[in-house]
Amino acid sequence: MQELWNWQEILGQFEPEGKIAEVIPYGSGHINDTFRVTMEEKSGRKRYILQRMNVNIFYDPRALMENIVNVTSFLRKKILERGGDPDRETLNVIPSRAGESFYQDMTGNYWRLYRFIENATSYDQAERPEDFYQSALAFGRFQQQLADFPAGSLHETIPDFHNTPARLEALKKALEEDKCGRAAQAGNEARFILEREAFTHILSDKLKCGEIPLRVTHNDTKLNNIMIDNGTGKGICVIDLDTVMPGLALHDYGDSIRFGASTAAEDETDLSKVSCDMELFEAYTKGFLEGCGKSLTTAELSLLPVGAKMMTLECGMRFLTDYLQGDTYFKIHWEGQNLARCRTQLKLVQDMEEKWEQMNAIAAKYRHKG
Ligand code: ADP
Ligand code: GN1
Ligand code: MG
Repeated sequence: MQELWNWQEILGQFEPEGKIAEVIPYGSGHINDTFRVTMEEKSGRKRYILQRMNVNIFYDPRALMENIVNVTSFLRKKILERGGDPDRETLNVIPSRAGESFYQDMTGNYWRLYRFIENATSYDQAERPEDFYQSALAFGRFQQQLADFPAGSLHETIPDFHNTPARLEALKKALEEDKCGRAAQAGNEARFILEREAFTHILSDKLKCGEIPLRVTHNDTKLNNIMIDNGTGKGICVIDLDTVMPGLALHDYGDSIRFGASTAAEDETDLSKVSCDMELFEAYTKGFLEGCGKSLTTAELSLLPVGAKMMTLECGMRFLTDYLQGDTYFKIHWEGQNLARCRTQLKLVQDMEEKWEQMNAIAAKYRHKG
């Protein structure tokens, strides 16, 4: 597909001067089309991340880029104040020649260019609890650093992104419509989710009645949305800032657990391999609470396992909804992949329910040290 694009034309719209040495598809994100670009510049070879933004999902790419520019400028100042390296510790948007943070091509594609974060890796699975702990520290700090960011200036890039009851309603509608005739294949999964309807309301109800606060959160805290330094092993940069919006700390915590504490890949078809690893759960809990400092409230701290289960169940619903609607949201590489992804999430939910007491005991152990 990428052969369709004229890299010279696209990259020529951005500031780096030089000859294109290589452009290759890159990473395993489900949303944007990502490419790693190598340029021969006067000062030597330089790499960049070029992305075609997914405008089917992000209807207002200009507003989205405004969020990213504002958040990264805000973080940049803080990184400089503490003597860090803002070229590596936050995303750096390379402006277009027209002075914009993106380039819109003739056919309506929106492109953006980031500085490539060198000597760092984004992992699809936690290879060692230590890496997962480091990612937790970094996500926790990210949230803490944004505690005084003016939340009112953020555009809501995807409305109701983590509104779990609304996600359930969307699933019910997709089941009813059954556009692709796939609902019969997902009867057990649909039943499993619907049996947990009451649970889906817990966090949204607590937010509504003011028991837990709205904060500026990342909202997509997958392990592969963080760069781990190859030398120090530390989580140096939080990436994929498309969904930085007001949200719940418990969503950021929970989304990391659902992805990174799983013993198997998100699309594993052998469900006997899928469980929530308590060692990884503990490593993340410890790191996230350390990273957040003392900022989380008692109510939030008591709900950490609920956050983990909520995000896992919600993601299962989202994968199933997309499967039923014909795979229009999450990229798939094989037929049935979204149903397989849904099944791993539901297996994780079931496993968490079995380990519920253990999860609460682990969370309790660290919340006193937050
Ligand atoms: P998506 O929204 O599709 O998940 P991401 O922004 O997460 O897209 O990018 C996909 C992958 O590209 C990331 O998981 C990471 O591996 C890589 N990546 C993104 N930005 C950078 C960057 N600035 N430097 C190095 N790698 C990056
Ligand atoms: C998407 O963009 P990526 O791959 O980091 C999705 C998340 C899901 C995740 C499931 C904007 O994350 O919400 O939890 O897939 N991002 C968006 O793997 O919908
Ligand atoms: Mg991503």
